[in-house]
Amino acid sequence: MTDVRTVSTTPFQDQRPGTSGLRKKVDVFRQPHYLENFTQALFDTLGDCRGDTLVLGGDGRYYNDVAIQTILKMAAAAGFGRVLVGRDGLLSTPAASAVIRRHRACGGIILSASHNPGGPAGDFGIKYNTGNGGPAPEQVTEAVFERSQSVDAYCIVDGGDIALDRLGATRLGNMAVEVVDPVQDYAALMGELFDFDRIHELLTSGRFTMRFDAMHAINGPYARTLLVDRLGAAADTVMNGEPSPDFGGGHPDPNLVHARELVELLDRDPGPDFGAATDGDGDRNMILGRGVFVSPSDSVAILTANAHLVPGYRAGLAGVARSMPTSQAVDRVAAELGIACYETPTGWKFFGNLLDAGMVTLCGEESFGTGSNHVREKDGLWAVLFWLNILAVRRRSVAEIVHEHWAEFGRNYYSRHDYEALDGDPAQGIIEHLRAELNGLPGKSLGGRQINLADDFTYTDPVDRSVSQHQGIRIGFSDDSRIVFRLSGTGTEGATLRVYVEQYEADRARLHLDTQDALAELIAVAERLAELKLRTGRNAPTVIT
Ligand code: G16
Repeated sequence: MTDVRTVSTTPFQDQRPGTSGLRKKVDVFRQPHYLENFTQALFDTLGDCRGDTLVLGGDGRYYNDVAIQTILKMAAAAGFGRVLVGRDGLLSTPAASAVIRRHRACGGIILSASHNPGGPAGDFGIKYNTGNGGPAPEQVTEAVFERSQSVDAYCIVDGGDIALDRLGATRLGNMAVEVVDPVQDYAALMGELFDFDRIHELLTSGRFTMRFDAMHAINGPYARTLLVDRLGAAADTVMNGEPSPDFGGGHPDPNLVHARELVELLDRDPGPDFGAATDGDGDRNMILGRGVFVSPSDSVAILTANAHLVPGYRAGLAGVARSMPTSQAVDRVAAELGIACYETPTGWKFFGNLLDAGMVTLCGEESFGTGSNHVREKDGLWAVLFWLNILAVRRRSVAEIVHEHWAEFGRNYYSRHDYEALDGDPAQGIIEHLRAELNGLPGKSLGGRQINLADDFTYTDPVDRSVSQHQGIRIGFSDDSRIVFRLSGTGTEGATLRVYVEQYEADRARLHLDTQDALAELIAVAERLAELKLRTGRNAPTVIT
């Protein structure tokens, strides 16, 4: 029995998890006892862990290797029976979810700050997923925060670091440490869902080319195993495929700005037929075709409309869900299919109960997230395989599939304007200003549109009836247009205000406008409602997607 050492500590005030775990600058996590306090608060909240199995891994960002060793030693002190840890401490977020589920672990710790930059000056993060494989619900994260406010000691076993570079089992005190292949379980699961034969045929046909940008992040090895080794894609398909602690100095956020290299490749003539990128921890995705960017909201709608072409979903969808600010494109598909469509707050954790209860099969978010009931996280590479499966069966280009979708269902023009790194007070001030206006808005006309809904979104979980308040200001208009305002829960610098603008267009002659042009009037209404220029002190958003 290895000795358990108890170390005195004092609480940190700032350990409240946000939209997706605790995310801070690396320097914050490197403060003495910071990681240990949070980990102890988590273990205390979980209660008696003796004999339980825990999954552990991260996206390989800077500090991942150090944090993994600390958490292993604290897990041994807490009495866990076994920890399954990805080789070299690596597991993508969806793969961690798959491993938790496949091995019936009590939960898992994922080290990641998602799409935020890494490196010594970058971000780090930690989040806990429960036994269903999904992010811990708010009740759990709040309890961890509460506990962090009074933690005065943590327990750890002493000893050298565990070698994580070889598969196999070893011991740390009474706890077994099993180093597992990070890709294997996940790849097996993908093989159960998709028509690998059809995709293989497409990728080796000589008439289809694709590029996958792993952004120097976790999905490089996953994409190589699946796309190149299993599905026969050309060896140069995977770009930036070596995970690196600072993501090659880049920003591992798969959008039109940060995945520039991929975007430029797709713009070439002739460029690849299909392009995709995933983020730091592999759960976000961006889909591109020749001359077309598939907006994430459209992507979930298109996957829903084409799910019957994919073996894992051929039996039909129980229902779908989207986060509140995500466009209503998928609602139209759900209505056509006669299935339920749920609107949840931002945060993948809110899909968990619906998925567990079998009420939904697919979920999606505007923030480049799509997933299904195969795990309890959004899943970047899964979305790419889903698209490949559709392309292999339909034999249409990405642009044709998108345009035909709009022609059938109409188009939800959609854009998000972010004002990043604002001072906290003015940002909160905008939300409070809007809240104060809400009661007087319904019935008013703005920019020629009548407001028929103005509220601060409250969600009542249909499964456990838990209530989440203040999830964003919604302004709805009689023509189905919407403006949503909310503060991001994932930033690490100041506050980020997100303004989401959406407008439905059914007129076939108006399906191919520039998005910002199509939304110009609504954007002006958003400015008027929130006094954005005045209150942010900015003339324009920092990022427009
Ligand atoms: C997380 C959550 C998502 C959410 C996104 C953006 O994603 O899991 O559900 O949509 O953050 O959240 P916010 O608008 O609060 O910044 P990820 O990929 O960062 O883990």
